[in-house]
This record gives sequence, C-alpha cells and structure tokens, in this order.
Amino acid sequence: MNVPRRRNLVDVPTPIRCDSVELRRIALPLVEPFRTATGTVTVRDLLLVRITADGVEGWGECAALPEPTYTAEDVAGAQRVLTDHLVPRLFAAGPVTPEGLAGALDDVPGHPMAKAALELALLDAEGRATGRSLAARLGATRDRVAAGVSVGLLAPDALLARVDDYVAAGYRRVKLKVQPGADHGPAAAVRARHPDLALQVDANGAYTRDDATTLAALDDLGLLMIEQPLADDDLVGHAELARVVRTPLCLDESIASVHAAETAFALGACRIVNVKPGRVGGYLEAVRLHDLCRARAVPVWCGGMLESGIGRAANVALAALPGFSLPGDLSASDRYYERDVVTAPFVLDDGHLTVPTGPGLGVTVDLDVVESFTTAVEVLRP
Ligand code: NPG
Repeated sequence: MNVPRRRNLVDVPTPIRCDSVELRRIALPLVEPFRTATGTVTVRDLLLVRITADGVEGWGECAALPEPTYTAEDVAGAQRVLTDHLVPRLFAAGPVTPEGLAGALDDVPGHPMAKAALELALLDAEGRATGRSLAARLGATRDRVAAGVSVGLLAPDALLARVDDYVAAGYRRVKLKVQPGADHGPAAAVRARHPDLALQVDANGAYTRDDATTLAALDDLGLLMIEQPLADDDLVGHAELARVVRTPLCLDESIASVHAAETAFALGACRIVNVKPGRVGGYLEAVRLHDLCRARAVPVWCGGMLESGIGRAANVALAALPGFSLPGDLSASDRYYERDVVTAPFVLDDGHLTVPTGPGLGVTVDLDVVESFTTAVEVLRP
C-alpha cells in the first residue's frame, strides 16, 4: 500500500537558508539500563539539532553515545565538530539542499553521526517548508513497518522474562546482545522458550577469528543472522567466518558507507546489512546503501541507537523503503523511555509502527518536555 502523498508537493530538493542552528543536549532517563558488549547506557545523553530557516524549523538527532565505544564518535565530540567545523560550513554554503550539504561538508572526513544529525535537521526543515513527508522524500512505499526489539545483556531469568514480555507485546523480531561466555546459553534458552520466534544476535565485534567454532555452534538455533561478530575493520575475517558458519552474517559497524558495502560484498563478508543512518553519515547515504543492497538482493533492516521520537521518526520513514525486508531495531518509544520528546510517542500496533505522513519528520517536538530534559543549549548564527 502506498504512503499517502500530499497534493502540491515539491518533488525536487529545495534549498534551505539557515538563519540559526541550535545544538541542544538532553538527558533522557532509560526505563532500565541497556547493557552491550561495548558498555551500559542508563541515561541517554542526546544531542539534538534545531535549524531555523525561512520561518520553519527542522529537528535532527545525533546517534553518538556518551562514550566513544560503539564507534569513535561520542556526543560531546560530535557537538564540538558541529560547532567548530560543520555548522560554519553550512552557513558558508548559503541556501543549500540536503543533497548539497554533503558537498559543503566533504572536506571534513569522518564524523558521520555529527553530519547525519545536521542533514536530518535540514531534511526536516525542507519537508516542513514544502509540505512533503520525509517518508515520501526518501522513497518510502509502505505506511507501517515491522517492529523489532533489541534486548541488552541480561541475567538468564531476567532475559527470559524480558523476551516473554516483548513477544507478548507483539514484537516481530528479538535481537539479543551476545559476547564470549554469554552466547549459546542465552540464545538457546530463548529459542527453547520461543521455538518460532524471529531471533538474531548482535556481538558488537566482541569475538575474534579464533572464535569460529564458538560462533558456528549457534547454527543449531535457527537464527536470522549473527550481527557484527568481529571487529569493524576485519572484513577478511568475516569472509573466512562466513565459510564455516551457516547462519547468515550481518554487518553493522563495518559498513560505514556504500563503498564499504561494495567491498564487503566483493569479499563475501556478509549476506545481510544493518542500515544505520548515523553510521553512514546521513539518511541520503542510507538510501544509497539501501539501493545498492536491493540491487544485489541483500536484505537490509534499519538499526537503532536508542533514538528519541525525533530520530525514531526518521528511522521509521527510512525503514518503509521497499528493500527493508527484515524487522529493524524500531521499537515503541516506551521500550526505552518513560517520556518521549514528541507529542505522539511511537506505539506498537499489531507488531508494527506507523510511518508518519505529516511534513518533514511528521512529528511534533514537545518543547516543554525537551526543556525539562535539557542540560545545555548553544545557538549558532551565521
Ligand atoms: O533499539 O535503538 C535500539 C538499540 C538497538 O541494540 C541496538 N543498538 O549495536 O546496533 C547496536 C546497538 C547499540 C546501541 C550498541 C547502543 C551500542 C550502544
């Protein structure tokens, strides 16, 4: 079913002249700690970007975590790069389209999450100026997306109780965090409890090439995939592993761009890709990555970074593109947060999230809630 298209759409990229860029840090308490092989998050220290332009405003969200343990970016560093290097380039570019933004920033290598936050704010502003939803702008073809949920590292009993709750809530897929010493045990326990559940595991690079036997032992659990078992730069290791492990390998941290995906496919390093806009530098590169994977018949799903309703709205719009054939890390707002920063938090409906159809992100930021969680605000002007 197609996403409802609004009339008088502007179907071409629209230059946006930015009058100001606000960098706002908020601290969102999680309903429970989220533990992974790379650290534990109890409060989501989030960087929000708000662009004001031609009478509209656009919101973006930076995926970077407080600690540089998922990738080399951290939230404070991303804010500094935006303040000192990226936002000045945006201002110097004058009126710029979201496509043009990459060119304005391309003399700064790296910093994909910082760049993605700025691009999203520009895409949101463009959408609110033109009346076009982000979903339509990115090429969405669905009006709802299957919701998957990610479970952090938990003690055995807590893990089973949490998975029971999520299955009862209707989630279409469960992802377990695993690491050496906590892999086959927990995964087998969940499989025994839920024989037909769509189940996958994510190692965040916690294993080495010497762990091939341990990882191959997961093959008897009927998993959808093993995500990022080895280090992000070890594509050769993943290709070797793919020859001894039957379960499909999925890459996340390794796929920093479309070019990285081409290399991974050339080496046979993965059969599935986690498309995560913050990791690849923005939603437009994420669409290009989707297009490449679709052309190669590689299934993709949308990864998550504990986003608030702002980033979540953008991820849901992206996940509505046709190549997103697997449930993503797209859970309801209440999976992580008591209070979301948007007036209509995302809720599970028959195991799906509804794609916003309003202009831009299609959500309204609740400024009172944002203010109540704000820890710092910085406004930049040309
Ligand atoms: O549901 O938004 C979510 C979180 C999904 O597990 C998830 N993200 O490696 O993709 C990841 C992982 C992660 C999140 C890793 C935070 C490290 C920190």
